[in-house]
Amino acid sequence: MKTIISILIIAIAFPAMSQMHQFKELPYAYDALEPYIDSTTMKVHYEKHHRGYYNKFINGIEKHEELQTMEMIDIFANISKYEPVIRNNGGGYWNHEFFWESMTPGGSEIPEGAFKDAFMKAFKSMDNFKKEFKDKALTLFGSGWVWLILNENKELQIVQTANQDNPLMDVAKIKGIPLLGLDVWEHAYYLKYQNNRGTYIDNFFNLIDWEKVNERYDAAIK
Ligand code: MN3
Repeated sequence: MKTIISILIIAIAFPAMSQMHQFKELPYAYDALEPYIDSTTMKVHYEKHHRGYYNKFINGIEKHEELQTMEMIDIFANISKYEPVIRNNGGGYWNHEFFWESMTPGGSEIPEGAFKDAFMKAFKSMDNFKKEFKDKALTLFGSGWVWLILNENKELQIVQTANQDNPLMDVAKIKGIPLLGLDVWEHAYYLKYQNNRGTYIDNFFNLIDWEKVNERYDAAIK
């Protein structure tokens, strides 16, 4: 009871805490993904780029009251109705949070179960998956993202999106539920890797939190 009263008091005293769109804390320290992602890149990427998208998104929805209490997934489903500032910064805000949570220090293994079975059916082996994912990331021209999604036929598929778009958006060429995402904007790797996007991608494979991807799959397949 005491806890409930405390929560109520906090919610009344700090209404901002109950807002739908929050800028979440990074799930690990800036240097936690070293040596694959260096702490300077992590800090600038999170504090400047990610927060910049978030702030601009919050400003952008000021005149759209309905978006202030809407889940991002529902905003993305009708993103073409809104001006580009919502699409670009809403995407930038959500995609980065999703990206941080796709990684964990040291990575993790795919647990036995439905996701692993679907993964092996789609890609035959982890090496094949890496090859295809890397190829999609290398051939993405300009700035964008590469995703592993559960597509509308409930199949696993690797897709690209440009800029800060994602496969949840009604404008996406191939739509689906994202399970894993990689930021291939230069700002994600340039400080450490310069123009060497391939090594950045290879090193990303050491950080993937497959347990998290597995969790997302279980939620998406229902
Ligand atoms: Mn980025």
